[in-house]
Amino acid sequence: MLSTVDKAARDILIANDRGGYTVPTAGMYPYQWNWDSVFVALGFSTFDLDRACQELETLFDAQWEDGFVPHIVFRQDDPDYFPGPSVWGAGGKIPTSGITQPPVAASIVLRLWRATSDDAIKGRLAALFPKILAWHQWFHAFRVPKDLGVAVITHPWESGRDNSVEWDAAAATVDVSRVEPYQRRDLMHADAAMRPTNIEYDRYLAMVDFGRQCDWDHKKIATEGPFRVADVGLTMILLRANRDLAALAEVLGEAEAGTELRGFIADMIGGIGYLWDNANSVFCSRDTISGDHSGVVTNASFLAYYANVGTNDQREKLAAHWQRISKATKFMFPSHDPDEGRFDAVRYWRGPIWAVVNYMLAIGFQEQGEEKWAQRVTEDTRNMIQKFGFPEAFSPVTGEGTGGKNFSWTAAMWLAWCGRSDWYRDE
Ligand code: 9WN
Repeated sequence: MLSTVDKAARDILIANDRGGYTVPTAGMYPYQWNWDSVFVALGFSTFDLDRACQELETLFDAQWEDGFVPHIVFRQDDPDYFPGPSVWGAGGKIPTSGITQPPVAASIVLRLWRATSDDAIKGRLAALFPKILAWHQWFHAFRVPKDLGVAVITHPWESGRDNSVEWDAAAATVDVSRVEPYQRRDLMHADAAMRPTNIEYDRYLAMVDFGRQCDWDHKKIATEGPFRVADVGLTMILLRANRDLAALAEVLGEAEAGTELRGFIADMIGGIGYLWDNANSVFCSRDTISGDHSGVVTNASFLAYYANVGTNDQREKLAAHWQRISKATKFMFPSHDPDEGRFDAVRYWRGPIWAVVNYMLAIGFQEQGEEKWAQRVTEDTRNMIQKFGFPEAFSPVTGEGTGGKNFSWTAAMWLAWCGRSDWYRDE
């Protein structure tokens, strides 16, 4: 028997299905987004494995020849969203954006693989393997400089944590003087107090402009672009995804790929120290142009557990931040440190809680022996959904929804994770 919340979650995925791909929410985000779709596939897998595979397949249909997988796939032009396909001027047969997003596909495909014994489904997941591998190879060719070993983003949207305080200093140096007048569309759908500011949007547009001007030459963007920040979130997620793809290579008998992936993993383990900020005792993002650490604690700092990195000493220091933050706010885990001046409980990635990040945190904590923390983020997310439904994100102060409503990935996280008491058995 389905509970009312289970049914509501399924209904959101079904209502946001546009025929083979799912929009994050109706109206505000009318296209296919990269990491949203992958989490959505996990949600669909709880009641429709065929549809779960299809979600991943349609995303990878938009993959570029060099392995790159875009952050948005535009199958039509929709006036509800800005910047749309004509602003990006990117993609091939299917128009896309020219930047990417955190590569969660390998980890979700591995989870789906382990959970099914259906040969046809396994065959479809195996067919995704070379595509995901090509994407990881793209990251390591263009975004993980061998001498750094960490993942560099060239636009805040690539982090998935768009307006995080982590980007403030680096983005402030971006020249916005040539940005043409434009009209934001997000504010038609969400309260301005919950969204990035206009100056942040000007900078986002200036960065898109740089990419379009060089015809999305990823080498040039990675070496000369105006914004080049080593992202702690994307680094932890890619490191984890490399490990999960190596596990998949093993079961598929892909020995050569396995060796290559182990090389990627070694590079990243070697590089992770670059993101440790001694002054603030935390893993955080770091501007590769100025060399400055962001110096702030975010939910992404704790993805160290998900990536299985950090010395005992670093883990102790992270634990001290956990203790402090869990006293400063009612719900865990806020996207920004509530004791830092720029914390804002409702403004997007400057405070609100995101179910998909909590999901990855719960996995990391569970695996690394911090069961109590895993339980806390799981129960908090469950309670907020039960009380406030399926918004884009949640206020860590009141638990109420922020941003858009009826969100696909929040529904997916309920179905595959926090709505289930036995979620960790599938991991
Ligand atoms: C830009 C779709 C996406 C998420 C991101 C989230 C937000 C887009 C925007 O929405 O970003 O990519 O226009 O605000 O920050 O993580 O993938 O849900």
